[in-house]
Amino acid sequence: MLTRGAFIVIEGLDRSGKSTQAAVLKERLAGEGVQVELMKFPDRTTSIGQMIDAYLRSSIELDDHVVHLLYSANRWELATRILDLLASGTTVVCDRYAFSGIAFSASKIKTSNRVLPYAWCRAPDAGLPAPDVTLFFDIAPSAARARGGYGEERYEREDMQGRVMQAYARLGAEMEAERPGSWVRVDAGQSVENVTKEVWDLVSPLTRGIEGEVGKLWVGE
Ligand code: DGP
Repeated sequence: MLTRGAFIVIEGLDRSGKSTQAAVLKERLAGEGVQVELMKFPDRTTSIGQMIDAYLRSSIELDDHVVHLLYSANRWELATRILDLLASGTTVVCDRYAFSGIAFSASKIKTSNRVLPYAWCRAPDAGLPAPDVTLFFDIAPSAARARGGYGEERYEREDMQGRVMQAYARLGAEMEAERPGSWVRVDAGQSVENVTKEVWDLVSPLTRGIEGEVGKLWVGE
């Protein structure tokens, strides 16, 4: 049977170490001779991504619904590329994906009310390629903040990150109910070296090639 590349997503709070570990993982896989591509969402290089970037840096204001749909559109505009890479046997390591979309958007509040309902946030991402595994980098919002750098972009506030954490817990439980083994917690509070080792132990068995089609997110409900 033909095998395809693995689709590996890393999710978690801001400052949980996702980007560092995604880059290390990519290098290690490449060093082991695995064909691998690193992707990141939002991908700020596309025209849609540039609007998201301007919004995150607060240089433009956009309605919350519009921003949410732009993030989703940014994933959809790259979905075919993900599928093509996987079909060609390339492993895709992705720093953030649809789970960030839902967790961050559904956590926005105005005058203590949620702005966007969870189900509304999830709908536009239904049908996107489903990761074979999502590594959830688990770290307390206070520990993430202590790493420094919070405060430069829109969502980097501890109360927001606390709500984001709760949304991730819901997403993780739903993913595990639908596809057991597809959402794996990584203790992101450990040293960089230990996180690297844990990630490697989880990911390396997948990169020998996966049998079967790429799944689709949230289409069976
Ligand atoms: P990053 O480039 O990984 O630092 O992400 C930028 C910020 O955008 C971060 O605070 C998380 C947030 N974010 C990432 N993806 C989405 C998304 O799809 N929707 C929303 N609302 N926020 C997102």
